[in-house]
Amino acid sequence: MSKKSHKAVMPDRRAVHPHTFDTAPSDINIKPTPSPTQPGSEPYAAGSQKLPQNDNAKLQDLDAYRSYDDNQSLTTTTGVKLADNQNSLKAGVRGPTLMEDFLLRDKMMHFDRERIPERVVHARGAAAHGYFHVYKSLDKYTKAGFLNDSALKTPVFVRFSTVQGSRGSADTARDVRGFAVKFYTQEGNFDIVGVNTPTFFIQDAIKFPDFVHAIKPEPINEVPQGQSAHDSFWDYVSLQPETIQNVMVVMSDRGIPRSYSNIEGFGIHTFRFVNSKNESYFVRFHWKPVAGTCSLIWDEAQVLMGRDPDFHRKNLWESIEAGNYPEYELGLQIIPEGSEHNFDFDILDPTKLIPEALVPVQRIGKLVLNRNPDNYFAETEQVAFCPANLVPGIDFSNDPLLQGRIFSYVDTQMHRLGGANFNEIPINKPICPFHNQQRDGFHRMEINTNPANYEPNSINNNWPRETAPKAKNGGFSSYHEKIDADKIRQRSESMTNFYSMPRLFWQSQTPTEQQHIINAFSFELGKVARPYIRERVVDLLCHINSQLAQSVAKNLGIELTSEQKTRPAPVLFNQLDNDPTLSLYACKTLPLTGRKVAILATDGVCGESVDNIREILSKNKIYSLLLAPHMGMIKTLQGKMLKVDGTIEGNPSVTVDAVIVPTNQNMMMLVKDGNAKYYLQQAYKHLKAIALHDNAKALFDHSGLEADNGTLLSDNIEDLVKALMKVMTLHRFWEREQKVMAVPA
Ligand code: HDD
Repeated sequence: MSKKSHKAVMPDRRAVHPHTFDTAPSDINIKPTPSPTQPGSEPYAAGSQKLPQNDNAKLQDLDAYRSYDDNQSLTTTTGVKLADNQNSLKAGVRGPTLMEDFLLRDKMMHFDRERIPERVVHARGAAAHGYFHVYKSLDKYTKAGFLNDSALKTPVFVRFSTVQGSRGSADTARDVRGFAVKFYTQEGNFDIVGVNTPTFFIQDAIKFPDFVHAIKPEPINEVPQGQSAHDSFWDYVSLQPETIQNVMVVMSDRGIPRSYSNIEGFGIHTFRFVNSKNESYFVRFHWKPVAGTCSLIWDEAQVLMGRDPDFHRKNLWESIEAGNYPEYELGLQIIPEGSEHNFDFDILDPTKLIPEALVPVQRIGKLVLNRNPDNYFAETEQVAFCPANLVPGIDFSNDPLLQGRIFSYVDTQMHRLGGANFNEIPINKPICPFHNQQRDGFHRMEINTNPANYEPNSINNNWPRETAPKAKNGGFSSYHEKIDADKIRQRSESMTNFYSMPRLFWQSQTPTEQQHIINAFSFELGKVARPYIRERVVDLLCHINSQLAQSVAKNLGIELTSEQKTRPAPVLFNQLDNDPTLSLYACKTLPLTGRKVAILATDGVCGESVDNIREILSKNKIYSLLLAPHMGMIKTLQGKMLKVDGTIEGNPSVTVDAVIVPTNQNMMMLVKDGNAKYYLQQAYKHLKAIALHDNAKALFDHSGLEADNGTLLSDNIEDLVKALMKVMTLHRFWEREQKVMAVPA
């Protein structure tokens, strides 16, 4: 075998010499390096093998559990070294397997139990480690230690997810995105278990199982996967008007984010802060992405579900590997106790957001995700979030949805993670000391030495003991709230206006975003088989805005009654007719860090231009991918060999943000390449910037596309790349949208 060949080395089993086979190729250069690397340029590395400076107290805590296999013998789970991992023990070489084969059983029985139940919702997700720090002490509002000390870096683990689909579903389905943050504070774990929508679908936890049954795939055939475009979901929506606000949000571009780095997060419920004087403030939590907010185009999201179903989780992973850390600022809306009734909506209602125009969001700290996990199952799958994980200084409000969540999460982890000891799983363990009299149960790890497993006790001097509440490191005490009420099953009158909030949301969108909402309702309801369900949803829309309702009705072929057409608009939400913070695109240009640009080339490309493009893009922290019809190398016009990053077919335009075609001696080779033409057509259809250098215009002309201000032409490569970046800051070239209806890509 030649030295460079990577043909698998098959051990010669006729002579058994365990542990002497070296199955690694002699050329082991293609290995992850600890330093940041451009996406796709080398194999992925486990988090602990990348970037040594990303250490924190939780990661050190996890180190005790990490195992390393290099130079180790293969063993059974009880540590017996294996001499043969290829053949089970048989009665004769062609005979039956013997029951005695404990090595086979050890391996097989563990394998047979590898799966645990997936999360009943939010099953598909991806996570990362990082840290949070507060800009300045918030001791005026809360005594929570991690919010009082700006010098403190609190370790965090954050899991993003979709809601509807199963573990193997696609990332880019139209759906809510989970945004769950676990803070490993010195006073215990605190979780903000939020999502990327500012509101939720229902007001009371007792409805959650019904809502989830309705949005999950149809019970008779488990179709469709990962999407809400089906009868049972829309049936439920049409019968529960409280859902329509959040349905509006999911039908907006927020339902198809470009990446996890580009989503906002919302704790949704009103929580309480309590300071050391025992004064209380109501608070809502917000995460504001430093990379700005933006979304995919709907067609792009659908194409990605097939071409790159892992688009979001890969992007998260690659961004961290590349050192382009996703960052979010923590924002707070604070309402002093006593001012909570100053609004014409109820702050305990999770289907209402508090407009930033009424209560500004104060940005008080930053979350940085700077390390990938080492092992998906051990960390991302086994992490257990819970809105009831509070620390002293933070407390619940009486939001009826939150109240039910306090129960549900612990209950679900007991089932999913196999018992009461799930907080002992390394990723869930606090980094501060924890001592109590809880004992035993499945998979108990702790070896408690205290002879007293009850409290109070005298045989161990009453250890561990209670701690009185105090400003720092005190015991948790619930906020003293007077409740004098009837025991009753009834919704508060203050939560019954279902249409003013979606009206405000609708009015706050740009015309482009409004059109996307119309398109989304039309698409989803177009998949609903029962006409009466479609009609009932359109009737709900008539309560919100007549242009919205009429446009959707027209697309669905529904004739509105004159009553529906003239139905008065709901009252303004707290006298507001617009809040630009609800729009993803109003008055915003986006940072370009971490964006990806494809460079299409073949043999004969101008190598100097390629070098120029790459230099300017990388100075602006934009990644470039050199794509050609084949892998390997291409020869430039100047005779230099360039390494190809991937094929044009294998890295479709939906996976990048813009395309550039440098001048090429053999441009006709690209013109004759259907994948290259399709590349431009699809990028064009998805409103991406396209830059054509010199004779690259021929490729564009042969693609049957019409030039516009988002298709850039120049003989000067520097001007061209700068113009491209300028269009990219708009995220998409929106002016093209009407025109692309005619493009078949
Ligand atoms: Fe929930 C998971 C967010 C209402 C019950 N939820 C889950 C996750 C997120 C949310 C982000 C995934 C956490 C992870 O990554 O592991 N859920 C929300 C938000 C809600 C909400 C923002 C409303 C404001 N959830 C909600 C209600 C209930 C639940 C009303 C039940 C009463 N949620 C669950 C659950 C899950 C869950 C069944 C499934 C897996 C898990 O908890 O760990 O308990």
